[in-house]
Amino acid sequence: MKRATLLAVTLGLFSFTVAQKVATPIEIGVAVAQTSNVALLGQEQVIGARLAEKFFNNQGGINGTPIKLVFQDTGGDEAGAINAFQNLIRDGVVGIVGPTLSQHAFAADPIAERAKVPVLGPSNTAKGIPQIGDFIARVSAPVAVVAPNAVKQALKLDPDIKRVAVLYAQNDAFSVSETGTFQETAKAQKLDVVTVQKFQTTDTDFTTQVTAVLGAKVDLVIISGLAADGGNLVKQLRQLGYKGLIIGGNGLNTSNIFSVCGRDCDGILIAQAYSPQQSGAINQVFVKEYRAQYKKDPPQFAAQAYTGVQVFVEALRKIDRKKKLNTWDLDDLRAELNKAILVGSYRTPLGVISFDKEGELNQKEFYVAQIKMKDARNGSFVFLK
Ligand code: VAL
Repeated sequence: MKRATLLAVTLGLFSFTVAQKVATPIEIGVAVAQTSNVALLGQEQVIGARLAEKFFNNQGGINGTPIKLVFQDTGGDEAGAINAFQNLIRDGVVGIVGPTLSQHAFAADPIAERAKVPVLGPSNTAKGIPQIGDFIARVSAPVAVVAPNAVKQALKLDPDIKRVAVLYAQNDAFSVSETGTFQETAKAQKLDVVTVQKFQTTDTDFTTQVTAVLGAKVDLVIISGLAADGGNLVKQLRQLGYKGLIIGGNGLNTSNIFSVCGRDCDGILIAQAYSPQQSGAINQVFVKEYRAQYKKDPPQFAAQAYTGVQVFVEALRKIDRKKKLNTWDLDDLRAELNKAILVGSYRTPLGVISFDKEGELNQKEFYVAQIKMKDARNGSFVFLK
């Protein structure tokens, strides 16, 4: 027997080791935020992952063997994410889709890296995620390729924009990374970044920042934060009288902000790594299923989580064709799976994707949407590009 996951079992004076086998059905871990404010994003990921589980199992799973998603709630902090990863690894999943936030990925991914368990980040867009380790890849395009699209779109809508205010959550790794990209893009587009304001993702009162923005007389506000804080910031900007365009970053990319900023969400521009209009066959199936259940178009976070599950499934099918999954030792399978993920190319709801050798995503299609509110609670993302 090859050396596999070695579980040291100690019985009195005797100690021996057992190789951990691959479970049937094939278990894939999903560690995203199902509670806390981060669940405003994580809820959509749970839905996307579940739709993928159903779709691929209907197709026969891994060449006849079903998959089973094992969910672990990360909650809203690093400790929760680490705990979720540890539980999934111990329980023997072949790989993990997660966590929701880059802030959590920088804490939890090293645990998977040390255990040699492949991770697909479904939404981690900060710079440096795939570089955490050999077992870490992502299906979420990084801020550097996503965020600039929103600034370019804002300039198309209003070529006279000159003065820009930038705000970001300084306690969140993704927000810090994204604001860097936004500020570089603004300068490259010859815009003047006249004020940079910081806040915390836990803040609810933004009077200080909004007062500074209003005083700076800007034509564009760019926000990098998460859903609850970002939504509140937009609301307070509007209530205190800001009339210009607002760009929201990836952390505001959910209809769950509608209940936070209500009518004041209207007009926010947000870059998208997914469009329901993407023409690939699998996306059309995904959109149809999603609409049937939720009576609206699927959002980016659901599509990316779906894609994470899909990549695991397709890589596992390839391995299984050469050597049945239930004949592998778990450690060996995890290592083989990591290799298979990186060499493949996948037709997903995000379009055709692949990875570079570090695990960074290659994706071609990006979009920008603008929020259109119908009333205080209902609205939609209108795709502009
Ligand atoms: N993309 C962000 C991150 O990497 C959030 C919005 C999920 O943390």
